[in-house]
Amino acid sequence: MTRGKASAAPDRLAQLCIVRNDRGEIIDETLMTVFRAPRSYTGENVCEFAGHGGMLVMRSLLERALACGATLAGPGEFTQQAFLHGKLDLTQAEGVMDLISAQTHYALRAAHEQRQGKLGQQTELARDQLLECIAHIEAYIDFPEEDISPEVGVALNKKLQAIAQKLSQLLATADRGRILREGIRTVIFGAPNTGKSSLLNRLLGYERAIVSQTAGTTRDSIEESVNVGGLLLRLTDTAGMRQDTSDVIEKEGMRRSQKLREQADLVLALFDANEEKPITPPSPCHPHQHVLILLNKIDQGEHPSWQGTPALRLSCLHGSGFDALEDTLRNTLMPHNFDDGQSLISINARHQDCLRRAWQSLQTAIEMLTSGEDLTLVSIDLREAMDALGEISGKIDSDDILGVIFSRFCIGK
Ligand SMILES: Nc1nc2c(ncn2[C@@H]2O[C@H](COP(=O)(O)OP(=O)(O)OP(=O)(O)O)[C@@H](O)[C@H]2O)c(=O)[nH]1
Ligand SMILES: [Mg+2]
Repeated sequence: MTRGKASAAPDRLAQLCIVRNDRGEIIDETLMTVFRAPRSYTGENVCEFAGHGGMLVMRSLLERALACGATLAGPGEFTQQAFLHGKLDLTQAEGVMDLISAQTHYALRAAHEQRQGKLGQQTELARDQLLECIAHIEAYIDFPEEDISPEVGVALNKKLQAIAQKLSQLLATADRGRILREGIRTVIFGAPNTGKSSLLNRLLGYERAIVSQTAGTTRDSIEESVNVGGLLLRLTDTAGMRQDTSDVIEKEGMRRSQKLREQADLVLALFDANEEKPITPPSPCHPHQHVLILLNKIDQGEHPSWQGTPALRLSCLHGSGFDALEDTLRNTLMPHNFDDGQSLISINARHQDCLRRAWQSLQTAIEMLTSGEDLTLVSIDLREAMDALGEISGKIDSDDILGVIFSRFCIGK
């Protein structure tokens, strides 16, 4: 393809390279850069061509490469090769994926930290510390005539407790991880005509949903994603809830609204500030659900029954109260201040599964050690904990896990 130019090219220096087809006709004048192993992204010998762009030119270059013996990369194949050649651990490879799909600056920061290896370093450190404890315990197994002295027992217990605490701290970042990666399932809920669709439009910054003074305008749920103050909200506008309708379509809309409300992470419960406060305020449907009460149409005044009620007062018509809404959302969903450079490392569902297993095995080992059980059994559980931690960084891997992770990447990454 390069008529020998690639083999002779200096390392990591862009060079002009004219690529021709098998009849000697020019396809493109490209810039070619050779990265020799192991100093490349994948850790293999890599040759990159930068062409002029355009569908036909690029396709012809690709066809030429394939004709010369290259094969097409599958999804995530470059990153997978980088992992297999030890350039990245598995958490870093996942960090690359998070980076590509990040939609808020917090998500981007978290992805960068993970790609730099900060999560993998923490789990590997815990794994090393576990290994030390195991070595200590197994030394006693080899000399059964010696018992662990009380002092040594206490010291070991302390070390294991400290590791368990570290795992708990990482496990506690799971909710944040889901919020950063997937966004917050947010439902705008309330009676008809309270301004739910107006709120959706205001947050999106354009007229997505139909707004009208006719109660029952929105009948089906409308979902859109929006970045509010660095948080990704997966917003759903729903059909207004009322008792006195015989309309079959509206009833179905209300059933869907109710279902979405039950599953949401965040409910924006919207009320018309000019109407009387309901006797029972809305409450969360599950322990992890947040409910924010919003009093809309505040531009028209406030019914006396709301006096003293902690709620956000806003006007979707005029746009007032939205800065306070943004602050409240951030304080509710990201209670720590992450703008001062604090780590945003947050685990994903796979890490959570491994950490839970590691934590559980560790707890069992600690209990057995405390109650003076056979040290061989203690050691088995500690090894299980270690293996579960090893799965996080990919030290202990299985082809199934790799297949699942890299198939989510796009081609070319
Ligand atoms: N004065 C005033 N009117 C508003 C405000 N927000 C919405 N409205 C008006 O209230 C009416 C209903 O607004 P929508 O956004 O359609 O209300 P909704 O809750 O989506 O209604 P349904 O879809 O029927 O359940 C419209 O005429 C809006 O212009 C506000 O802050 N102040
Ligand atoms: Mg509506």
